[in-house]
Amino acid sequence: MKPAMSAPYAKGDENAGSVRPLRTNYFRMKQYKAVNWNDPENDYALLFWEQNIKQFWIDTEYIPSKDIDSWKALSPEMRECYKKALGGLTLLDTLQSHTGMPKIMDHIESLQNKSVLAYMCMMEAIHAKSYSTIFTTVATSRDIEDIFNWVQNNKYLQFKASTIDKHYRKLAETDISKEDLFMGLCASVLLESFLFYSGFFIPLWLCGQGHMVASADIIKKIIADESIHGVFVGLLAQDVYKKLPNPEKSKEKLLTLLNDLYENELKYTEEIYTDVGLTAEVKEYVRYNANKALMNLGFEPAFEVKRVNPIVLNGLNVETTQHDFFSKKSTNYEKATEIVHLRDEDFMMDTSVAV
Ligand code: MN3
Ligand code: MN3
Repeated sequence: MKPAMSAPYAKGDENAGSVRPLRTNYFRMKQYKAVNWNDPENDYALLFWEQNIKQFWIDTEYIPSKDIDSWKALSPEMRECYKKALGGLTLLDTLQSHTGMPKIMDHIESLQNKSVLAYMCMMEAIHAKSYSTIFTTVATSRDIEDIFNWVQNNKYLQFKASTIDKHYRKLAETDISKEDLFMGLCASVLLESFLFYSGFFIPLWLCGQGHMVASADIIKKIIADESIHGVFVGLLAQDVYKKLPNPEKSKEKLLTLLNDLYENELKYTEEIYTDVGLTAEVKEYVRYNANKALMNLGFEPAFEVKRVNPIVLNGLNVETTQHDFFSKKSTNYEKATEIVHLRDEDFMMDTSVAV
């Protein structure tokens, strides 16, 4: 019988029948390190790791089908707004899971920090899937197809994704500047702590009035995760900021990016919220969260915020907490260590930032 492949060694070859000898110079190889959790690399990686693990959840633990009657009771305009909001959120979580987290991870030296990012990356995939879990119980297949087509064709959503993605793509290079890394981390924090909230508004607003409550349980889990993601990546950004050759110039770049995204966010808000009459309130909430993103990056708030809808704030956390996690303008890691003394609930979006 003929062999399927030609034999690796010719007849009479002294190596025939043995393994081909390796000719590698073992001493010239890149050195790979194993992550050693018994030797802390900083004072926050383990804390964030543990907090992430405590918050673990999967979409299928929740039963959004309980919302079917509530869904039917909503006006057609409200249903449209809700579907678009969740469609937009799906796009952001997809981008964060498939591009943002993996690209950032490549440029973070601490192996423990990388592990935290890897865990967050996995959660982003769960977030992205969970909106589909809500859609499948409240929308028809045709509706769902329409939502995803809308996401792909909505210029404001596409602008958000491409603006953030441009910064992530720079991280695809091996050799990048400190400023590129800083801007990539900033893009991530803006996505986590700012861009999500025009979408989160409507499920929180409805839930605060007893509508779509089961689905809101999922949304609240996502928000709790995004809160710690924004703080953690914010700390990484602050660390890079300290080493920038021209920090003022880089900060200007960040503020320009924030402003471009903010202008776009106002238009996006008008597009999805005008028919339900909530535009002004959502814009206020958008500014409130833009400030929060800046604080996560160690900067002062930039927007004046008068009054955020209390239904939305209370929808997140019924217990008003005295620990004001987000108002701690973490400018260094010493401040971050204060988190150790806080409770799990503090990782929920707080309700008491002075605005
Ligand atoms: Mn997410
Ligand atoms: Mn996230």
